[in-house]
Amino acid sequence: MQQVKNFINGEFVDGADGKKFDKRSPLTNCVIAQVSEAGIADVDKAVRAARTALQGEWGRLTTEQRVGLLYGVADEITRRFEDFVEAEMVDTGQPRHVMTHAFIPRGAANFKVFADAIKNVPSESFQMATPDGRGALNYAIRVPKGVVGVISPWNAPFLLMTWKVGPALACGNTVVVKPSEETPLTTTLLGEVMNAVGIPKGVFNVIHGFGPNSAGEFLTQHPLIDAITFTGETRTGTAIMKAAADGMRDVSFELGGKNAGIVFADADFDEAVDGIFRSAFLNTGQVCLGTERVYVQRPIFERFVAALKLRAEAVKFGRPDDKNADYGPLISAEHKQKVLGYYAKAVAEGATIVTGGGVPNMPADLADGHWVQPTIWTDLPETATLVREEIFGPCCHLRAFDSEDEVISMANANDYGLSTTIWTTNLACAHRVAARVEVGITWINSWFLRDLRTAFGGSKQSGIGREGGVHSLEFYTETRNICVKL
Ligand code: NAD
Ligand code: 6OD
Repeated sequence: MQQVKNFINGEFVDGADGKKFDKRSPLTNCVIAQVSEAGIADVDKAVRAARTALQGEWGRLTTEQRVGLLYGVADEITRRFEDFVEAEMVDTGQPRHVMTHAFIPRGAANFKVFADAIKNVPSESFQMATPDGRGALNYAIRVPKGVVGVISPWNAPFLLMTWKVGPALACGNTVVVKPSEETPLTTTLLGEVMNAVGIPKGVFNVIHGFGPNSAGEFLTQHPLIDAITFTGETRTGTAIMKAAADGMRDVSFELGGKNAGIVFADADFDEAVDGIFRSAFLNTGQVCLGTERVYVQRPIFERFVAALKLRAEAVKFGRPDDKNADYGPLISAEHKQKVLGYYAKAVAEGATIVTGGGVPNMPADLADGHWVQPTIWTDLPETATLVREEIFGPCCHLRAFDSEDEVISMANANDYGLSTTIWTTNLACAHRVAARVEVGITWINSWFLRDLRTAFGGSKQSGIGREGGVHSLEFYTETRNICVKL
């Protein structure tokens, strides 16, 4: 049985009290690894190691030296690409192509891109007049925030964790990372990479465990943590924000979504079907940017529903390495229960089930895995639970609309505000709608296309702050002004 340890001050260690928890395969529900749970003393050790590293060799490196080390991290991830792909497939059960095309290369890019960004960050200076005529010069320096607590989710574990660790280290911080209890493997593997390329001890630390009354909470409550960057559910963000208030720690939050897809009648039909299909079902619907509410203009509504149904019914489930399978299971038994609970609620609320609504028949060796059918509903009112709450499964509700104003008002009538995807050949209409939807990210005739230099984050209950490019550099550094009398 694989043993997964914490990574503290450059060493792989068990928790001081020897506690372990099981990691189960999403494919079979069998226990595949035992993970050391970090207790309060282990978290303290990790945070103190990170603080010591900040004041040691790491803190004295020039930007060029730091950038060189981070290029090394990106290169080593690429060299060990297959190990990362394998570990992420084991953790999530998702297909190989999702790992090789998106999640793992993006992890390496997160180190390279932010290393480049920090080299090119502009500095500011202002000359001012003084009453004696001599004047004064103000100039700003950027310093790292300090020790950053990174808390990440399970749905794209390596991509989402490195998306925060890459810029945090590029800016000269040190980190203590608490990956999701569901997906501990790739974050742990990154510890090996850090040692192999010579990142000083204590710069990157990993503690395993759960949220409340476990490693996650111990980390957010630790007084020596200077900032917290978190991706996960909105209600977890609320709890973390309360912890961060003690000690006035800065937070960056990327939270849940209930994203709208808007398809106008003049859209390229096949492209729109394909785009909405991918955005609703990729990663078995476990994507924060996924589309769970689809609004289709009335003239093409029936045809669109029929086309999406065909695509959903062609989905093949299987193991990550099965070349005939394009979809994996949900992450856990608990999440499967949650998603199936919503499927039952849809029936209770009077939805028409276009397809799905249950669990697929799987071969005996996969029968205990966390499989659910891709599901499409119509005919629910906008007030229905299914249309308001994030499900985070392979499903969407479709509704017809008539006018631009009507669809904007339905898209905005939700507590979340993460992303929208708009499908139309009328670019003037696309720009008008994009400017009025209350979200952080809008795609026009595309989905999940993202340059790492662009701003990423949610409006309303989907987040606080922006990361990406210069926005990450803003969050992971503090600007200090120095005023010199001339
Ligand atoms: P989650 O909030 O349950 O857990 C995320 C992390 O927080 C885990 O590591 C967990 O152990 C930890 N945690 C839980 N409670 C905590 C507490 N009280 N204190 C400290 N840490 C705590 O989220 P999840 O189920 O892992 O991920 C799915 C959610 O993440 C969905 O809502 C999804 O929309 C969201 N998400 C958002 C983005 C984005 O960029 N906006 C990206 C991916 C996922
Ligand atoms: O594109 C990214 O960098 C990003 N943060 C993607 C988020 C995916 C959510 O599931």
